Amino acid sequence: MKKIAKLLALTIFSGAFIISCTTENNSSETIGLEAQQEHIFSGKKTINNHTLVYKVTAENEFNFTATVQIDHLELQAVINYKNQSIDFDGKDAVLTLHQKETLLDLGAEISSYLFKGEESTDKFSMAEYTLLRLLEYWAKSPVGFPHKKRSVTSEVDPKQALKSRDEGITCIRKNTYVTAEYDDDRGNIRESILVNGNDCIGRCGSGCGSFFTIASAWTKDCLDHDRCGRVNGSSFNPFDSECGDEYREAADDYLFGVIRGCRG
Ligand SMILES: [Ca+2]
Ligand SMILES: [Ca+2]
Repeated sequence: MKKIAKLLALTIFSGAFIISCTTENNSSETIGLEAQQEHIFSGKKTINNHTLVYKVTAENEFNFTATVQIDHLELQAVINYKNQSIDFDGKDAVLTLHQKETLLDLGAEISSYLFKGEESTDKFSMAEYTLLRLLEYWAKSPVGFPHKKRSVTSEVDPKQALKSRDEGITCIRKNTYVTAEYDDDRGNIRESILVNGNDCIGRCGSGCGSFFTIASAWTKDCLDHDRCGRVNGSSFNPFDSECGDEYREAADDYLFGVIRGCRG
């Protein structure tokens, strides 16, 4: 709870950092920015011939609603940072590889807009943080993964079978060996992996996130998902049938891992 308060305190601090949106600002045009205030971050941009509309609104200090439209598809997530729950609704959207790459490109553009110059990467609003985390998460969805309506809480359910176990959010440390556990068409796999040993394995995000300079988490579910993807997917893009369960289990880690103190 102390960590939540600390992260949320950043949102108050960042009020001084927020720059009001003006059309004269060339930088804001690169992300098609329409609104940037404490309670809203939104814009519209065409990247790689894909039309993108993004909007995050805060109902209060804990509750955020994020919507990202890409072409005719719409992904939505309602986040509660107090209960640490997420309600996803993607209306069964299935993203193409090109659309997923474009979500990462949008995240990269927003990231470089937010953290240009000397400004600290710790100075972000929760609305901005929420959008960047979700863009990376949605961009990592496996091939053929349907973005269904589902609710996520980060509680551990001890009744779940080992092969598909959501470990809630368990922090892991960089440069230590941790056993990755996942299942694919070979059955249940357990492998000892050096965290951050190869291309930032174990980070909740895409590779090393050189352009996603925002804080990100290092967790067990993200390690399981990363390892499954690298073994089963060329260019880190596995099929839903192999790594979809590991992907679903990493959702809370992506959104709440930093708040839980899993910064590696
Ligand atoms: Ca999890
Ligand atoms: Ca699996």
